[in-house]
Amino acid sequence: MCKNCGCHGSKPEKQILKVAGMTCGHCKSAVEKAVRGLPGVLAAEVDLAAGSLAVDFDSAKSSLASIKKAVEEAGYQVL
Ligand SMILES: [Cu+2]
Repeated sequence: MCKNCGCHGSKPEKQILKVAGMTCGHCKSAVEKAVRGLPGVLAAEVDLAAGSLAVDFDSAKSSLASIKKAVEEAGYQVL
């Protein structure tokens, strides 16, 4: 249920995760690709310099736990 207008869906959530082990452009795209493939994820953007991942997701379809799992399955560690 939408809290804002009562139509459908839920408000997208934005989270910033710290991810260890990302060192180059390949790491960046591997993490982004893994997270973007999840249902309900609207956007995923890695900031290599900061070692962080910004993710916008629909909390009705995806959870932070499943996002963390996808990052870990791609070979990186969520701090
Ligand atoms: Cu790399």
